[in-house]
Amino acid sequence: MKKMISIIGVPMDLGQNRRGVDMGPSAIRYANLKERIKRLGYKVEDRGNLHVPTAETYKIENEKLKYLPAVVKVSEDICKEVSAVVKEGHFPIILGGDHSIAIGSIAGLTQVYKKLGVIWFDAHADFNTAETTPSGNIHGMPLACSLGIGHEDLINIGGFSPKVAPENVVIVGARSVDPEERELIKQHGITCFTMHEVDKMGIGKVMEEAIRIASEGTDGIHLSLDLDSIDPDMAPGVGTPVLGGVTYREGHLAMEMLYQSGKVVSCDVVEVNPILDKENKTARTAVEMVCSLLGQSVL
Ligand code: 4U7
Ligand code: MN
Ligand code: MN
Ligand code: MN
Repeated sequence: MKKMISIIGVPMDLGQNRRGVDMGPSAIRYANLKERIKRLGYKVEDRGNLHVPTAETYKIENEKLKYLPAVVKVSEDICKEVSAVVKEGHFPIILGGDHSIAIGSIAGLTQVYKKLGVIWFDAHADFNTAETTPSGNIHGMPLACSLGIGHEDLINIGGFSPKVAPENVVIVGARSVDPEERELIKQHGITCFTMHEVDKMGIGKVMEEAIRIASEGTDGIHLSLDLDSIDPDMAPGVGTPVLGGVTYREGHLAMEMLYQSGKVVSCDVVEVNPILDKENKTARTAVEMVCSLLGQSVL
């Protein structure tokens, strides 16, 4: 029996400083996400959007952790919604919004999946803290937070920390990592397949390894899909595009292998910014990736 899919929108843009990423959930829905998933034989519910306060109604208090109180509040709401959906036995797809939403989604998932593997598909490592961040933007911190590294309020969403263990976390597609962030990743022993490894080993071998690491001893794998992992030619509508990304076909192969593993229990789809996009191309790419993750091209 296929799990029911629950779509949860989070129009979050407080984790970074470009306007428009709050329209990500609308853009992905407009690209026909629900219908496309239905066609794959799943039952789908769209639970609508969670409330996110507007940036203009907030004053930045901490330049190293911009909009911290608001991000904490929304993360708690995401945590509750995601854990409710998982308790019903559903597969949540959380639509961002910027990548700070993953703090809440991983908090929610780990209320149920006590040992969760995470595959962080991203051009960045999102492993900064208030001490290392060059921007003060929380969307550059969610992976560190999930490992219990970062501001107390961010790491304790859902009531406990750490959420995931370093031996079950894998970054894939990285090509823009800050110097101090890099040290933190090494220090904590996180496996990171950068674009160098993708080029050298091929995405097939990289994903084989990534799935093995995220599966070993875990109750399931969470895919956190930042669309800036994909090359800007197929995903131009993101806040921080970086040249030399995962190609469209490599992206599909990665998603198909995750499907075949049978281990994936949830995913985030983040950083789609329709204001910076070309005719909703990035949202359409996102929907194609999700369809491959759900088995579209595997017979
Ligand atoms: B995304 C950055 F400095 N590392 O921390 C930072 F380069 O969720 C970018 O992956 C973070 O899009 C990108 O601000 C966060 C920067
Ligand atoms: Mn149900
Ligand atoms: Mn990211
Ligand atoms: Mn990124």
